[in-house]
Amino acid sequence: MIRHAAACLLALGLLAPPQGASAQTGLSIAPVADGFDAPWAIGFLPDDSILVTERGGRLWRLDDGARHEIAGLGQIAVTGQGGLLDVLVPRDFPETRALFFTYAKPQGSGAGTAVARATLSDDGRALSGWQVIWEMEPGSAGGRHFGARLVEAPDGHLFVTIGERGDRPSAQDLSRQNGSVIRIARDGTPPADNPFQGRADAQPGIWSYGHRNPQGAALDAQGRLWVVEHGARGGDEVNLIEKGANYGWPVISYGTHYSGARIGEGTSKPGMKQPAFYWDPSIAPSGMTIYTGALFPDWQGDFLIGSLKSDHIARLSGDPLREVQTISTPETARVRDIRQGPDGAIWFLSVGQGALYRMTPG
Ligand SMILES: [Ca+2]
Repeated sequence: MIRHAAACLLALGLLAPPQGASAQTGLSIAPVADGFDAPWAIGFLPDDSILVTERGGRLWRLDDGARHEIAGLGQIAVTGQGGLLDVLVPRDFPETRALFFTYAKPQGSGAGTAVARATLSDDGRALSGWQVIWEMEPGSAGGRHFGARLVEAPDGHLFVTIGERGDRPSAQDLSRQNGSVIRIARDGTPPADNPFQGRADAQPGIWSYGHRNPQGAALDAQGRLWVVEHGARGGDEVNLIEKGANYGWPVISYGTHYSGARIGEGTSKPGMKQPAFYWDPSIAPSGMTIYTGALFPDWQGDFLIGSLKSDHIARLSGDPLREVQTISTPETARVRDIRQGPDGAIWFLSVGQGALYRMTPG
């Protein structure tokens, strides 16, 4: 069906001409739809239609040859890196028609990362009942480091990644949600078994902390949560997320400030987690998927991570994780999101091309 949808979009002239097989040996990258302005996230619906968010505050559904804008979003602060960000199609969507979104919510004179739930109409044209179920504490001006990747845990709870909003010490301050991974129930409340529940000095939604700007997150086949985050210069990280753990920012880092100045206390400290992998030089990682499909049998368990800076997709493999491939083609210009589709293909959004692509062997 998805192949069919792509063919129809081509037939209707919604797409740029196919660029054919990529220069990268053994891979075929086909355009699915283009003309997007700062696309941020992909969501697959069970009827094989596809959602695409644009940071500027528009939501699209690509459906068997047609493109519809979906109405009914709440008020969104489009500022710097903020705007409409991730979309999550939960496993119970066929029964509930519920979708979850992260976005920058206006908060007084500033904006903060928020999670909203809304219901998609049966015809897929509109959202109703936009409801903010969670938002970070208000008061942050500036447009940096919203984080905002949204993952449904195996138990149905939601993980939300939150950047430190450019306020470095806040990532170590448990009384603030900046620089953390948040875990909430479907109604936005923090579950009773969250690690800092009951502490007067801590936000109960925090699951892990000491993060700088985590923009990618994914579960592996065992249901473990992994996060990829923008570090300082030479310090982008992949982290395996553990309950209550401190990932060190800004006390420890493999990077340096962009001024060249040293960060914090060095690269390690007792009580602070080491990354599973880090990039030096930085790649500005964004979306991430951990591959479990059948189309790429050699890529089982591999991490595919989009780079916003180096115009490639990084493939990481093994334990310990190593970077084994960089996929660099004209289509991989500023990759914001990357997902394994229901068809086992790798789907990704290029900000540079304003396009959605589907990558297969071939
Ligand atoms: Ca770290």
